[in-house]
Amino acid sequence: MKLYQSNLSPFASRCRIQIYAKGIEGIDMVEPPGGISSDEFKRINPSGKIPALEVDGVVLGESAVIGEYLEEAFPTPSLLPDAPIERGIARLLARVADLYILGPLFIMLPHMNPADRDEAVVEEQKAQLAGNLVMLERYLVAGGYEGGDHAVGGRLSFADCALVPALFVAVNIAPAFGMANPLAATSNVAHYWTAIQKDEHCARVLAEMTEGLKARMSGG
Ligand SMILES: N[C@@H](CCC(=O)N[C@@H](CS)C(=O)NCC(=O)O)C(=O)O
Repeated sequence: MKLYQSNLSPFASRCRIQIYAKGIEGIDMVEPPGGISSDEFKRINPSGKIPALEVDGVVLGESAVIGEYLEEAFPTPSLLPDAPIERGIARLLARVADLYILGPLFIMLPHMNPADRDEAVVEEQKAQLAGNLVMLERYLVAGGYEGGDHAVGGRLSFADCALVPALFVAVNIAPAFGMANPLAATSNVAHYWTAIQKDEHCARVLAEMTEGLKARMSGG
């Protein structure tokens, strides 16, 4: 198998947490040939996006789909909680991370440079992000989070795999837009963010994302 990915991509990082937690050996981790969105890479993954997982010549796109595939192909250890309702919560929290946390952040990203920033777009997305973090806080608590080390079910799950990279992007990128501590108004999310970093697989991927961010900041 081959995973087209980059260390900084939160969507690819979600897959790497799963791969490490499941102890899946022998996946080639490669940067997309020609770069993301290139014609060359679109011949491999038509969306041009990472991650993409090649399995016996067939390419799966979309991190959530890759995650479901990995869960079915490598069921042990399971990254789904035991109870069906907890599985629903894990999938819900992962979707919140993708759509409502990374969504506004990815719209803000092209406006990093204050010199040519569209302030109206940035302000709108900052407000969205702040509101969506409160939404995440409420879903987390309603899902039974009581200050533990994992989001749901008492062990690593789909929820953590998606939330950890999304929160990494939030805490590292939002300050450049004047949100010094984006988790300040959401104490449960803030507590979770500190606690989940003790998980060895999350910590490994966070270290890789940090390296990726350093390389990006120094022009890599
Ligand atoms: N919904 C996709 C999003 C993937 C995505 O947006 N990846 C970014 C890199 S972090 C990308 O490849 N962007 C290139 C583009 O949007 O053309 C998933 O979950 O895999």
